[in-house]
Amino acid sequence: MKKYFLILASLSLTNEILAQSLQITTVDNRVSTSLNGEWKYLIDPYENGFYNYRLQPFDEMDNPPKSAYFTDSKPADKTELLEYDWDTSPSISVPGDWNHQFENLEWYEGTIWYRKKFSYQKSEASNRVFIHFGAINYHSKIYLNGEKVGEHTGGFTPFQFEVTDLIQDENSIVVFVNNNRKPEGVPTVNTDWYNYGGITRDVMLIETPQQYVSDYMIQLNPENPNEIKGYIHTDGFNRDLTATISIPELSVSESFTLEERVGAFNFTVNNIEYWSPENPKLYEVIIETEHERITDQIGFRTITTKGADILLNGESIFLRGISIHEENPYREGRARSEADAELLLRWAKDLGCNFVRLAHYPHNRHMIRLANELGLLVWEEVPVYWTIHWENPETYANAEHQLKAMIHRHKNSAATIIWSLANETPVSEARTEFLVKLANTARSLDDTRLLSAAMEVHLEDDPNEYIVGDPLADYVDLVSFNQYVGWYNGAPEKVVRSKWKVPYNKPVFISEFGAGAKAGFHADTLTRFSEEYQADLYTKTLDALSQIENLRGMSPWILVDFKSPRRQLSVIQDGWNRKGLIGNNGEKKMAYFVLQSYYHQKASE
Ligand code: GCB
Repeated sequence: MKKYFLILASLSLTNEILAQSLQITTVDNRVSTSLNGEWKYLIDPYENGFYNYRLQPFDEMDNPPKSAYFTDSKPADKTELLEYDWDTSPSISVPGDWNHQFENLEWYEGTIWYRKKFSYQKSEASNRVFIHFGAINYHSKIYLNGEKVGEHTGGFTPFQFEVTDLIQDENSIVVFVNNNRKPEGVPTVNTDWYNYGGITRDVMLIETPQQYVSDYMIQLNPENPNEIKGYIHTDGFNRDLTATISIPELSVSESFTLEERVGAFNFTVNNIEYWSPENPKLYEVIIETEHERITDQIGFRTITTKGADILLNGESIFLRGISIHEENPYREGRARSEADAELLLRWAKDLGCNFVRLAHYPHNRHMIRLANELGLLVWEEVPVYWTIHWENPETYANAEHQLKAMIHRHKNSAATIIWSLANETPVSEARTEFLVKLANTARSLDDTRLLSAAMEVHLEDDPNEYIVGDPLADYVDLVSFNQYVGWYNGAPEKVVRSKWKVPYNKPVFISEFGAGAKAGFHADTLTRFSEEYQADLYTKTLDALSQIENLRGMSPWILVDFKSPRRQLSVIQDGWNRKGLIGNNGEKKMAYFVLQSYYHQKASE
C-alpha cells in the first residue's frame, strides 16, 4: 500500500539548498543546446583585454571601450586602431584544457579569453534561458553580447547564469579564464596534480519554462527502505503548482502541491529492486508539472554504518576500490567525455573494483552517470588538500561553495555513497573547526550518504605502530587514512613489521597506499620504480592491512599514472606520478594483477 503526505519538517533541510545559487539539478534531461566545439582564444598574460593602462577594469566602466575583449569589437574603418581581432584569432576545442591542445600552452598558467558566436531561437517566446558550464578552471567571468553575466571561482563544479534578457538571434559569448594558483585558493598553490586550465567541461544553453523545476531530490529513506522521500523546488513565478512523480516500473504516481515553489514528499513503495554493484538497477523517474516533464534514471539504495560495518541495503560490504584522477593518459589532459569515463571506469571494473575514489576534486558528470550504470560505488571529494588557509573566511566560503555544489549536483546518484571533506590536512584547531563546519553543512544538505576525509597517521612510542588520532574522526562515518609505509617511509620489508591502531568503533578505510613504478622497467624487488618493487609492496601491504580488524575497504593510489609537475626524475618520471597500476601508455603493471587477484578473492568471500 502506498501512502503520501507532506513532511514539513524536512523543508528546513532544503532551505539551505534554496539559498544557494540556482544550479539546475541534472542537465542531461533538459531542453538544451550544446555550445561545445571550436571557440576562438586569445592568450592574455597581462590581462590587457580586461584593464586599461591605469589598471582600471573595463567591465566596471559605464561605456567600456572597444579595446575590452568582451565587447568583441571590430574597427569601424581602416583608420581605427584596435589591437585584437577575434575573427582572425586561433581556435581551441571546448571542452578541453588548453595545456594539452597546444605545445606553447603546455605549462601556461594565467589568463586566456575564449569567444564563440552562435545563433539562437527560443522554442517558446516566454521561456527562460540559462548558460551552463560544467567546469572552468579556475576563475572565470562570463560576458554575453558585451554585458557581464557573472563570475565564478572553483575549478571543478558546475555553474550557470540566466541570460533570458540578453540572448538574441545572433550572439557573442566571451569568457575570461584564469588558472593562476592562489595561496588562499581551494586547492592552494601546491598539489600533486597538474593545473590544467580552461573550459574543461561541457557548455550548454538550457531553456526552461517561466516556473521550472530547478531542483529535486528523490532518494530512499535511510531509515526505511520501503520509503522514497525528497523534495522538488521550482524557480520563477511563485504560483502553487501540482507536481507529479511517477516511477512507471513501480506503479508509482504521486501528485502533490508545491507551495511557495517547494514541495517535500515521502511515499511507501513495495518491491523495489535495490541498486547495488551486482545489480545496478536504475528506474525511470518522471517529474511533471503543468509546464514541463523531466525524466531521470535513479537507483534506490541505502548506505549506513553500524559499528565497524558499512551496510549497503542493510548488508555488510567491503569496498574494493581504486583512486582515480580525472585524466585521460593517452591525451595527457583532463578527462571530459563519455568515452574518457568509459576508459577509466572499465579499467576499474576489470581490476575487480566495486568502488572508486574520485580524487581530489569533483569529477565530471559522465563519470558519475557511468558509475551508476556499471555498478561502481563512488567517493566524491572537494579539493581541500594539504595546506589550505584554515583561518581565512574567504577560503572557507570557497570550500563550502564547492562542497555544496558537489552535493547539489549528485544528490540523486545511487552510486555516490561518500562525500569526502579533505585530503591529508595537518591537524590543528583551526583546521578541525573548518572541517567540522564543512561536515555539518554536508549533513544538513544530505542525510542519505556517508561522510569521510582522507586523514593521516602518526607514531608515538612504538616505531612500528601507526596511530590514527585525528579529532575529525569523531565527525565522520568512515575513518579513512592514507599511509605510505614502504614508499615514503622505508622499504617494503618495513610493512611486514607495521601495525595500525585505529581506536574508533567505525569502519576503517585505507584511502591511499602505493609505490611508483615505470611500466616496463624490471629489476629486483628492492629497486625503486621497478614493477617488481611496486608489486612486492602491494603484496606485503595487502597482507599487513588485513590485521586491521575494522578494515572495510581501500582505494590504493592509483589506477593510472597521472601528470604532476612535482615529479621531475628524468627517464623515470618525466613529469608523471608513476604510482599508477596502469602506465600512461595503457600498459598494466605487475601490481595491477596483485590487486586484481586480491579483489577476486575478496569478492568470493
Ligand atoms: C598523497 C596524496 C596524493 C599524492 C600521493 C603521492 O598522499 O594524497 O595526492 O599524489 O600521496 O603520490 O605522493
